[in-house]
Formats: sequence, structure tokens, C-alpha cells
Amino acid sequence: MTLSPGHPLMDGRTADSPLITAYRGGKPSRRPVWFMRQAGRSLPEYRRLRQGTGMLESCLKPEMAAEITLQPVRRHDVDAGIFFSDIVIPLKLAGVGVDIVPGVGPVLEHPIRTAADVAALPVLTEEALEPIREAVRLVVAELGSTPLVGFAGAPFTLAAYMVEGKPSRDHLGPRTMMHADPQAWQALANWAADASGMFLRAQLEAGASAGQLFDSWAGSLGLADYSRYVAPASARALEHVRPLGAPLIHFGTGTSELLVAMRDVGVDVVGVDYRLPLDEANRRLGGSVPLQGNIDPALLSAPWEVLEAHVLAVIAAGAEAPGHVLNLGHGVPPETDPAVLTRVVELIHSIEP
Ligand code: 1CP
Repeated sequence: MTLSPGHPLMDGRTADSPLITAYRGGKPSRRPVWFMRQAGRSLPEYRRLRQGTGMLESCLKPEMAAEITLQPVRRHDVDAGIFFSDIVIPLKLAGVGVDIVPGVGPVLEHPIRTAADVAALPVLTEEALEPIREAVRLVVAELGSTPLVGFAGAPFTLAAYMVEGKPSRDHLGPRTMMHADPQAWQALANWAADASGMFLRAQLEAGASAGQLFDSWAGSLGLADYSRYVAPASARALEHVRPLGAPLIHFGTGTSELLVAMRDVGVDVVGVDYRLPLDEANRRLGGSVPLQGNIDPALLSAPWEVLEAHVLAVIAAGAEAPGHVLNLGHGVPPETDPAVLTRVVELIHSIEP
């Protein structure tokens, strides 16, 4: 399994870009920055384009998904596009009854609660992923030397929606299931790992230059449960893509106690949320990997002087790590003024790497 010679990482377009250089521990020509959820509701051009089209529908229209991916790159001069899609798209493409309800998030028609529910899950096929590949090809043709970051949900975060059937705060359903019925849990986690792994591989093979695994809700687990019930499935998801050789990033929120275990599932870069300063994250990881993060999204609405001082503090805290890609400590809040994001990018690019 290798990337084709015409892939942007292989034909010279993105291999030396600031983002990929920093992910690989080298010295970038400028400080790379992108924002989780940079595409989406903070942009008026996104809201206009999406009018009358459902969220999942917009992800499955290649021209629309490509255009939404490109909008923040044009506007902010960020160092990466993040593919516009959603972690539940592989469920949808497999034929699972799922929708994204405005103001709520992913909702399943039939939550997955028992071993029989898991056994009845449909299997995702390569053909079903064609609209994803097509959208990635369209994006990459426009991006030139700017890398596209592909992504997928980690098995725990995906399974959290599948078991609860909707967003939840404490993720009690999947946490109960892993102890009460470990076999059913493992089967579900493996199903989610393969669906996410195939989704990410489709993006990388079609032209994405890096891949991020989002385990947004892993922070609801202690280290023991994470290591025993979750990490093996996350490693399984990554086995679908590791041989391709593109840099892989692993991110979750509330994961300060899990950073080492999250690195050890087999990634090149660890994403850090806003709770833990990067110098402390680097200490916990023993200086072993480049870091990504961790501007506090709450400060995007603070006065500029406050935000500027915070961004400079994040840069200083990341200085000891073997590489640092600026990002937020979670997604862009929908009410963010996009002009502030542009200004943050200018500030970051103005400081010598
Ligand atoms: O109508 C809309 O605009 C819906 C809002 C929205 C958007 C813009 C959803 C519903 N998903 C997305 C796109 C999306 N989702 C992207 C690409 C855009 C970008 O980053 O620029 C990505 C990477 C995701 C990934 C995603 N979806 C995650 C992991 C990242 C994270 O934010 O933690 C998660 C947990 C989801 C589930 C999801 N999808 C949508 C919502 C509102 C949620 C969260 C629901 C909850 O709180 O549990």
C-alpha cells in the first residue's frame, strides 16, 4: 500500500510545505497554523452556500464539500485545508440510519446497544466512498502546495454516538457497555475502527497529505479503560493508513492524562487541547513528538491584546517540542468573528520560526 506518484506528498507539491515539515520534526519556512472547524458556521460564505442543503447531504456533494473546504484557506491563508466532512459520514455511507440534526449533532435512527445490534451493522464498501475521493480530488487540484488534512473519528468517539444515539456529555452508554459486555463493545469498536480507517484511507489515497484521528470524547475515560478498551481499536483504525507514510495526528479533549497512550497507538503528532500548556504536554511525552495546538477557543472573543498575549504564550510554551503546528485547543466556535482568525494567522506568520 503506497501513495501514487502523482500524490501531492510524492510529486513535490506538499512534502516541503511548512505543515508537513513541522509534522515531520523539521524546520519550517514559516510557522504553520490551521484551525479545527475552520470550515463551517463562522464563515458567511459557508452559511450562504449551505442554505437549503442538509449537513450530511452537503458532505456528499463533491463540488460543495470541496468549495467549503477551500473557503477558509482562501480567506485566512492558513497552512492547511481540513477536509469538510463529518465523523459520521462512514456510518451514513455504510447504510446506517444517521442524520445531523441542526443545533443537536449526529442522531441515529436505531442506537446500537447489544451484540445483536452490532452483528446487524452493514459493512462499508470501497465503492461507497467514491464521493469522498471525488471531493478530495477537487480540493487538492485547487490547493496546489497547501496540504489537505484528512480526518476520521476515533472508534470511541464514533461508538459514543452509536451507543447513545445522540450527543451526550458523559458518554455513560459506551462506558457501561465496555465493562458490562466487553465482547459486544470490542465488536463495535472494531466495526468503527474499520469504517473510520477506510474513510481516512480514501482521503489520503485521493490526495490528502496528512490524517488526523479525532477522539474528541476520549477525555471521559480514565487511563486504564482507555488503554484496555479503546487504544487497541484506535491502533486498528490507523493500521488502515500507516503504510501510506503520511503524517498522522491524534487529538482529543480532556486528554491530559492520556497523551502518552494516545501517542502509542502509532501516530507522528499529538494534538493537545486548551487545558494543558504545551511545555507540560511535551514533558509528559518526553520530547518524543511534534505537538499541535492549543489556543483556547474562548479567547477568540476576548479583546485583541488578551488574545495576542495568549497566542504568544502558546508559541513560547511550544518552543521546546520537536515541532509545533499552531491550532486551537478545540474547534472554532460558530460565533467567532472570522476577521479575528485572519489576524491570528497574520500574527503567527509574522514570528520567525
Ligand atoms: O449545520 C452545520 O453546520 C453542522 C455543524 C457541523 C459541521 C460544520 C457538524 C455537525 N459537523 C461539521 C463538520 C466537521 N465535523 C468537520 C470539518 C470542518 C472543519 O473542521 O473545518 C470535522 C473535522 C468534524 C469532525 C467532528 N464531528 C467531530 C470531531 C471534532 C470535534 O469537533 O470534536 C465530532 C465530535 C463531530 C460530531 C458532530 N458533528 C456535528 C456536530 C455539531 C458534532 C458535535 C456534536 C456533539 O457535541 O456531540
